[in-house]
Amino acid sequence: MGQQVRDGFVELYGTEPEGVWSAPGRVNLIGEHTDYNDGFVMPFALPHTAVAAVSRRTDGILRLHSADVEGGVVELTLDALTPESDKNWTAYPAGVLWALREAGHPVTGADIHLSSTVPSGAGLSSSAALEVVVALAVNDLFELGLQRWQLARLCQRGENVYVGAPTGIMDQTASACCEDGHALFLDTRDLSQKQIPLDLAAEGMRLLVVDTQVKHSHSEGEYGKRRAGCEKGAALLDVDALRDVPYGELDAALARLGDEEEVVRLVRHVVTEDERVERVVGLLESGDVRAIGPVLVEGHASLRDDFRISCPELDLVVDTALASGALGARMTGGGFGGSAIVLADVADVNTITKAVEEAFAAAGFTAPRVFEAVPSPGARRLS
Ligand code: GAF
Repeated sequence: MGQQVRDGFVELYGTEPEGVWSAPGRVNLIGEHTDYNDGFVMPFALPHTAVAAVSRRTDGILRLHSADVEGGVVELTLDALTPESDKNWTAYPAGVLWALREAGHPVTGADIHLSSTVPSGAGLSSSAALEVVVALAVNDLFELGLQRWQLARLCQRGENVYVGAPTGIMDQTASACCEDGHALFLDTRDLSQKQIPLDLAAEGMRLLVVDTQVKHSHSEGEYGKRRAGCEKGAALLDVDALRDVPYGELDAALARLGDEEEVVRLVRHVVTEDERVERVVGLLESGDVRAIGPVLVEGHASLRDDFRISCPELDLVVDTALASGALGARMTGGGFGGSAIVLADVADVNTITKAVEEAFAAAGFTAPRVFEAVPSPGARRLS
């Protein structure tokens, strides 16, 4: 896709771009809604990427164009960028330049042409891919010298403040820092990382992503409500973040919350989910990949019953896949739609896929999109 995006840039702006970069979407293996609680996550990069051809400008103008969206070039003045003023896709790349400049980096403008194969609204981080590809390009072109984790933090700031979506740090870090063939075990408190080799094919297994086609958006209220509920839990328990509630002391902590029924559920999800991430890391490191299946299923139950962010389509994927021989399955990403993941033996993949498709048709749901996810490279310069 790099050449196509380069050609698109030339056609639009009449000159060659200074370079072309790509940044992937991600799928999260385990560790959901833990990132804004300073907890653990384990995403890996998808082969689906956002690709950007970019050149510098010196006149304070940002020109943006996407091959995937109807409409012409959008021209913005950097000095005039105002948080929460843009409800279009352009808010994501513009938010990155806003955040870089707010942090004092000398970014004087850019011409950008983008195209992405990351499905949007599918819980696979299409927005983070857009942000990270722009951040990496600008970092290289303006020689800012920022490290990957710093770029991820700035992208998150753009999304939180400029776009106005209260998301955590997982997606941007995944897009910026994942490595080919590995899942990323990330401590979202200090962004310390460990690359965990993940070669499911060598074990005779596959990880499927089932995009339910139910679209979601994080700037809508439910994500923020869960986040606020978790922060209330931390305050009531007198800790900085729910990450600080030890798994072994969970029952005592929940007892302290008394009749705060909703907060009890949220806290229980976050504390048990952190423990599940650590368990999955242990299993992968000891070579027992198959044994992560039941942990994924526990994670889904916790998101459905305690965090209450699943939906009938996601539950149907998980239930049907498990009934058709999957080793594990769970919703992935922010919830309220988007995608589920299914871990299966190669021999069962076709049966499971067919069963899920048939179950969706029988329920009158839009047909899901099913594809295999293989841990792929993180953000990089293509040319
Ligand atoms: C979305 C957010 F952007 C992430 O920060 C994370 O909270 C995730 O939902 C849930 O784990 O992808």
